[in-house]
Amino acid sequence: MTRPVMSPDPESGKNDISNPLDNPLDAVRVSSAGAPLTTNQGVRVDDTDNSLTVGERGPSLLEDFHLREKITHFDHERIPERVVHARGFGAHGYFEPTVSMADYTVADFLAEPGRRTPVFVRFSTVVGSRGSADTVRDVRGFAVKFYTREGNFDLVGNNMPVFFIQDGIKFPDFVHAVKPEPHNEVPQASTAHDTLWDFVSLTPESMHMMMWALSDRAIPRSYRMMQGFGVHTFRLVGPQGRSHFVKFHWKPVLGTHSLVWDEAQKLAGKDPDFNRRDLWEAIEAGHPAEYELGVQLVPEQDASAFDFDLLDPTKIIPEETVPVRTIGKLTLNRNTDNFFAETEQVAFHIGNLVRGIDVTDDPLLQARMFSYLDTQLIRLGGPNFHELPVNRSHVEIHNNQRDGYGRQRIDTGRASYHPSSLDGGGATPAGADNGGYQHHPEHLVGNKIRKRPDSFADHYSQATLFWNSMSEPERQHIVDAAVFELGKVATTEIRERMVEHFNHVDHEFAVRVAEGLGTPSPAGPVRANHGRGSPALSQDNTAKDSVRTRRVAVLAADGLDGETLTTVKAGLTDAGASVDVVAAHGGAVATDAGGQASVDRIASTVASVMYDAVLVPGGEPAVQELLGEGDAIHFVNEAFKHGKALAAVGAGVELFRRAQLSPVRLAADGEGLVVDAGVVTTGQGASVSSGGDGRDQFLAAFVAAVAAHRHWQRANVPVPA
Ligand code: HDE
Repeated sequence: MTRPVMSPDPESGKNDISNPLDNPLDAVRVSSAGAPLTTNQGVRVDDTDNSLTVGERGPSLLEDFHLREKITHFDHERIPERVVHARGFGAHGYFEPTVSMADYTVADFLAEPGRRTPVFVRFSTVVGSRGSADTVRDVRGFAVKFYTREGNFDLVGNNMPVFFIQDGIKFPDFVHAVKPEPHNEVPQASTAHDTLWDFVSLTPESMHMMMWALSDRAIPRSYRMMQGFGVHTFRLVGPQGRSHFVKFHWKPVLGTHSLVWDEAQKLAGKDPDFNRRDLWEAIEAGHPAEYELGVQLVPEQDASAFDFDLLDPTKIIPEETVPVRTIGKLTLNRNTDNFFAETEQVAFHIGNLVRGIDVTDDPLLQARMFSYLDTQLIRLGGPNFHELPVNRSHVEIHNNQRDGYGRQRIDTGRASYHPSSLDGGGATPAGADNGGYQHHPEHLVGNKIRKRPDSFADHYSQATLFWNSMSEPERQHIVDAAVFELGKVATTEIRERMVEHFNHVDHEFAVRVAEGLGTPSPAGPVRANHGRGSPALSQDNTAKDSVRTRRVAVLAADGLDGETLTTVKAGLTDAGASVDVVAAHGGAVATDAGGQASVDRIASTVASVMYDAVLVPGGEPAVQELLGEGDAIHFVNEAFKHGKALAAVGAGVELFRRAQLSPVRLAADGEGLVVDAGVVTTGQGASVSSGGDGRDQFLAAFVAAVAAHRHWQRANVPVPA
């Protein structure tokens, strides 16, 4: 086995050979802290700031090997970004089964409750290039590499359970259409342009996926609050070769939550790293990202029991038809040491399968079986990318593959072929009974043809199912998104074709979009809406019971009510939220009782879109100062517009009035707790800081309002933000 090393001993400058560790990454992690600077050949460098020149002002010399090595390495630092999913962010963790799946699969890592398998996960957007913003409207990748005791298993999924196309041969067409247009490379990381919608309008099979892409799912609040799906139907193969079809689901423990489109666009400018920063900071703060792994199992013989084809990746199995059984938990609890070495160099492949898990004949999946290995050859420069630390299997590799660019390990012996009688016969196949991977012996007969099956022909019923399952605010968001996207499409015929497709999904939906676009409304429905829904599809029905890792901004100025701040901050922090005191200047603000409260963020460096909730603690002088700051009023307006929880105490309520929130009921002077549409207020003189019931009730009401995530009841209250 290769024994990668290298932690330099600062004393001797020599490399100390450490023991190979379980995790190959641990063995190659290098700290240069305090070490003498060397060239790549290990020669100590005397000076790295001045080139070797003839005299102080003369030309540089070619013989300056240190200069040449330093610049040459720099010149070659970039590798091609991923052709799709270029923008991503990764973290380490582990997977733990909660039940044994030994009856259904011989996969070792699913057999024993509690047995941990290390994982690396990379989340991504699809369309944008490496430096694009996190919060664009897009599908999110959710790729998991399990380093199991029987080799690496990659579950390369997305945060939406279906896909745009049914057959992988169309993938290059789809990706060319969705990427920036080729003549001017505009727009970056956006689906709102002619070529994408032209393709979609001519590709009805994408209609179900487009409903997801137009919905709130396309703008997740956090990678930690987003579902993941294997998308395709896979196979679990159990003892005696018994096979079940399976759909994989990741369900975030914190629930599935989204941003608002206006917020997402503003974040793309104010904090383009919003999603990666969120994951990084949560893990650093000791809040791991957690997801349950669920499976929908369909016995082989029931494969044709549905009104769609299990092999069609544009279809879901509604959870109400086949329940999702929870079988394990994924915990991401360690950030990377080095973005490039880990997140950029990780190479996922849908064909990285382990015993007990197999693919099906889904034609999208079949094409992916080719693409992932192929793309790494150019992206990572040759066939040895499996030797990169993040890609290494945690079990030993033995085979007769040799050589190639960047080969790291030194294979000893003479025989690099099979069969051989030298070197003890070399590595020999294990056979099925000794842990060898066996493909499921599916019985197949057929003619060689290019033809989509009739069972793949219904492109609208599940798009309708999705529409039917949405709450009214979710539907409005879909309509708004469609108007936004198609509003940016210049070609009238494309808009009209899309309205026609929407009319196949649901008549009312098509009419609402047509109204927004100002295109002719379809005269009547072309298909009767089947009326079926799946409550599990609505984010209205997700977990809303926790404020863990939610971010609350406290608007502060000199003279603020310090006791309220202390009390509410402690309550929120105890519940797992993080609280930032935001003020016009850094340092500290004076409290009304003569104390000080330290400022966490200077107002000009943040915006309400970076927070889940806002608190204005009161204290007359502080509120007077805030009332004079347009930015403070805007902060409140914007948070209100985005449906976030807001709370104010005493004089602070005046800021809400000035921010024109009064269509919502606010506490009058002397009035106790008032809660309306996620706005929690307590009037002047009814302080929450003196302890007792008032305080507990205020805190409980605010915590509940933050946990609810968003308050759509106020969607129609016009606020200037
Ligand atoms: Fe991918 N996809 N894909 N894809 N995909 C890639 O592989 C491809 C598809 C997904 O974080 C590429 O290493 C084809 C579905 C994720 O590194 C490439 C088809 C789903 C990631 C590729 C699909 C995905 C990729 C680009 C249609 C959800 C990011 C770089 C047949 C189930 C992985 C790379 C990471 C990346 C090809 C469709 C998910 C080119 C040909 C469906 C999460 O190989």
